Amino acid sequence: MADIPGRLKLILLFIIGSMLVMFIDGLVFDNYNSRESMAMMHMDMKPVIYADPAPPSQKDYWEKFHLWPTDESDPDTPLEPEILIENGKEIKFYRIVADNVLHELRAGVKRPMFSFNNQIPAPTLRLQEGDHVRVEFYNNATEPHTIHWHGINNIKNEHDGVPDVTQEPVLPGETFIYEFIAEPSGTKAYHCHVDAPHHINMGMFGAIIIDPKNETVTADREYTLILTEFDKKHAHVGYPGEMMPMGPDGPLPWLITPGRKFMMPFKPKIDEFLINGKSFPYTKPLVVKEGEWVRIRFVNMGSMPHSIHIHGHEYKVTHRDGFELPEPFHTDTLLIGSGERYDAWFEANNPGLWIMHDHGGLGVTAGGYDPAGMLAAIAYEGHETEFFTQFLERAHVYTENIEHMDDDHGRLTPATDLGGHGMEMGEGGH
Ligand SMILES: [Cu+2]
Repeated sequence: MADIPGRLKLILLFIIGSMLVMFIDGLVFDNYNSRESMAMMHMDMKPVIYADPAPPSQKDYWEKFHLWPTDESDPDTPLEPEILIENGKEIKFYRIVADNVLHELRAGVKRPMFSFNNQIPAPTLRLQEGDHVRVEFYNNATEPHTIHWHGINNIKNEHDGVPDVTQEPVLPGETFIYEFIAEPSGTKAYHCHVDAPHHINMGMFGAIIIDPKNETVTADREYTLILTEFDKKHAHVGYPGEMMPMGPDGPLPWLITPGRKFMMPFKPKIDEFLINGKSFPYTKPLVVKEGEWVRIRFVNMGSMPHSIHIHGHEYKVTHRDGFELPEPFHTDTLLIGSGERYDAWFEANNPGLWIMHDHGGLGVTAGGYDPAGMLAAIAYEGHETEFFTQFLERAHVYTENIEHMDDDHGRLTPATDLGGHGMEMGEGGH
């Protein structure tokens, strides 16, 4: 039939066209988390030897993981309050300052982020049930912020921290005083409630631990693990004093009219999954000794559920959202909804180098390489594997190179650009 060559032409045109589209897509769009483009990247990369900081030995890693660049934030080290006496009553007084900060997700991969007290996660507040707490909150950053006390119920409505519902957003340069009674007891949290999913993921989250008046159970060790996600590709903050709207597509006006503020919600494209603000292997290892009972306080401050599986052990779950369960239950995979907290214990009875991690899809344990993301090592003292030593070195070189790739393509805010500005807030400091 005479029309066959015409169809053949169409088919050929279609094939060539498809290949062209795939080629352009590969060049232009963010495919570097896929295995194919990872392979392309490796071909492009020249071997680079990074002398400083040297990849640590595993021994150093367990004992001094802070050798790897971090911003000194550890939710297991609580912030100490000032004690005020008013009318014969004791008040635990905290100063919390919102600031932009340059945060390192892993070696060499830094992003301008939001913080409380320049820490991601924010400092842990460790309280006794019934404590009277006062927080002086000062906004030294470039965006409006508030603090919501997540799980604290003995609090007046006007201190709940919801912008445009219980208070005006706290603008840069402004102060707001929060007060509450530390009740009920258990694992709680605090976070900014302005464009909440975005500002939390940008770094404004921390743990509150309220010890009950009559503690019935004690642990040999305790770890607080806060789960979040992050949009690495679109993270940016304004310069000091500049009222910068947030959004992936440029400066959308959140100042609708001069007199009236209105937040433009941000739709993130999540590409990092973090425990205490870090991606594996830069997450803090849970160092344990054989025979110990270890209490983990999981706090999911992310905007999606996370299913945390432990290898070689089982959890004994005693509390949800800080409330003691009528009966503890045993499980090895714990689904933690957004905003939920679980107290999960395990008995260190199986020596080795184990992991715990989110078992979900969507690249939760990848970040250009694998394993990465929402994963932490459980390291019995004295146990090492040569695989892991080699992996640490590869991960280090890889993350440094990711940053080079990003700079080359101009897709990301280069770490060096906003560094100084993000950290130094200039006038009006506190
Ligand atoms: Cu905020």
